[in-house]
Amino acid sequence: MTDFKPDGEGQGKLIVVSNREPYLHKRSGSDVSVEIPAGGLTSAMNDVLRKTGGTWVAWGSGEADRESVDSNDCVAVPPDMSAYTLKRVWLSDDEVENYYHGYANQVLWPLCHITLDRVNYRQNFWLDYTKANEAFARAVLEEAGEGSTVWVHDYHLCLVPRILRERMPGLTIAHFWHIPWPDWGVFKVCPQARDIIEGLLGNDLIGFQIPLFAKNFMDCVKGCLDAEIDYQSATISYAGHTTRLKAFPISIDAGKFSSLASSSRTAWMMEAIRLRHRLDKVKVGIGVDRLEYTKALIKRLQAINLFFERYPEFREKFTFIQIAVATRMREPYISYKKAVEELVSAVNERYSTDGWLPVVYLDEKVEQRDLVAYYRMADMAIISSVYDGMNLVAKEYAASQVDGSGVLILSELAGAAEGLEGALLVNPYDSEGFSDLIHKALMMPDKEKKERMSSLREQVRDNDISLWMSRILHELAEIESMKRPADDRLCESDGKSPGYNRWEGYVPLS
Ligand code: ADQ
Repeated sequence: MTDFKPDGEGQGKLIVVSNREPYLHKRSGSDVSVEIPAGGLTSAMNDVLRKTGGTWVAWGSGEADRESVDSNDCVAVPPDMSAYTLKRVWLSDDEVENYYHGYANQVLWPLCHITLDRVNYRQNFWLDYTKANEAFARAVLEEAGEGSTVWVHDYHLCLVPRILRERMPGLTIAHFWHIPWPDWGVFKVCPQARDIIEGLLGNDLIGFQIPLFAKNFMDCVKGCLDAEIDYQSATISYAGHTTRLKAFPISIDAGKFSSLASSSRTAWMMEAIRLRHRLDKVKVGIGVDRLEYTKALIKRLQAINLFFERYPEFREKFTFIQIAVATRMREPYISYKKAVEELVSAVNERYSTDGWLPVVYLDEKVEQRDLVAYYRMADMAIISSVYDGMNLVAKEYAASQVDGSGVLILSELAGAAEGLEGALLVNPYDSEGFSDLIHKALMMPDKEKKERMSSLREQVRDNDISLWMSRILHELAEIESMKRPADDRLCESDGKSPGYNRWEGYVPLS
C-alpha cells in the first residue's frame, strides 16, 4: 500500500461530511469515554480516513463532545492513533429538532421512501435545514483548500454541495445518496424540490445505490429545472457545471462477518442463544432492523401470523426472532414501536404453547460479534422493506452463513434485491404470498438451499465494501484528473505520475 503524506495545507485533502460522527465523547461519571456508533458506513469511511488522513466533518452530538475539541472544534481520531481530524459542527436544540428530526426525518426520509402520508412539512423545518447545511458547509470551508476532495453523505446535507461550489469552485465534490430516489411524480410533493435538486447539482458526482435511482433523479431534474440532461452518459449540465451520476451498490466487510461467524466464540454463542430461548427443537427465522416503518416490521409479523394460521403443522416447529433497535425516538416512531410490540404480543398470545413462543422479540442493540451468531444459526432471514436504498442486513446474513444452508427472504422493493441472485424475493404487500414464501423456505430441499446460499455468498464476497469504496475513489480520481490542465494529464499517461488516481493505493480493489 502506498505511503500517504497528508497535506496539511488542504490541497488534495479528503474531507468527509456526514450528519453522524464516527466517534462520540460520552460522560461516564466523572470520566469521558469514546463511543463508536455501530454501522457499516462509519466503519468503512473510518478505515479510509485512517489511511489517507484528512478531516471528517459531522454534528457533535455526544454529551462530552464540546469539552473534547480544540479551539477549531477539532479532535484527532481514532483516540489511540490520531490518524485524521474530526471537526464537529454544533447545532442548537431547535436546529436538531427542525433540521434533523424535522426536515430530514419527516420530509425527505418518508418522501424518498414513498410513504407520503408520513410526510409532515413545517416551514421552520426548512429554515433550520438551510441553517444547518450552511453550518456544515462553513466547517468544510475552514478545512478545505481549492484542490481538496469533499465527500458528502446522504439526505441531511443536500444544500452543502451548491454552497461549496459557489464559494470554492476548485473543489471536487461527491455525494453518496444512501436511500432511494423516487420518481418525479413523488418528489414534486417536496415544497423545496427545486432547491434540493439545485443543491445536489453542485456535486461533480452523485452516487446512488442502483441505476433506477439515478434515472429517477434525472427525471426529477427534467421535471423542475431547465438543465441539459444526457441519459446515455448519465450527466447533467446546469448553471455552468456538470454532474455525473452513477450507481455504486453499497456493501459490507464480507470477510469480517465470515470470519466472526466461523469463530469458536460464535459456536458457543449459538448454543447459548438456543438454550436461552428454548430453540433446540425448532427451525429459526431472524429479522434485524432499526425500528423503522420503512423496514415494514408490521407487514412481516402479519405474514408470520398468517403463516401459523395457514400452516398449523409448523406451530411448535418454527420460531421467529426479531431484533429491533430504536433509533429515532420521536413520533411516528414511538407509536410504531408500540404497534410492533402489540402485534408481537397478539401473535404470541394466539399461538404460544407451553415451552414454545412463535416470536422472540429482542428490543436491543446487539454487538456485531453476537449478531453473527443469530445470523449463522437462523434457517432463514426475512427482510420486508416497503422501500430501501440497499439493506445491509441481507448481505450480513449471507456473509455469516458459513454453513451455507440458510434461506434469504428479501423484499423485491429493497435495492439489495438487484444484486443478490439466490434470494427468495417477496412483495411485502402480498400477505398470503409472503406467508407462502416462509413455508417454501422451510420446505426447501437442502441441495437447493446450499446452491442458493453459495451463490449469495459469492456475490457478497466479490462485491464487498472495499470494492464500493474503490469504485467511488476511482471515479473521483478520474474527475480530479479531468480538472487539471491538459499538460499535467499528459505527463500522467506514462503511469508514473503519483498524481493519477492518488486514492488507488488506499483501498485495495478486491
Ligand atoms: P439503514 O436503513 O440504517 O441505512 P441498513 O442497510 O438497514 O441501514 O443496515 C442497518 C445496519 O444496522 C446493519 O448493519 C445492521 O446490522 C445494523 N442493525 C440493525 N438493527 C440492529 C440491532 N438491533 N443491533 C445491532 N445492529 C443493528 C441506510 C439505508 C439503507 C442502506 C444503508 C447503507 O436506509 O438502505 O443499506 O444506509 O447505505
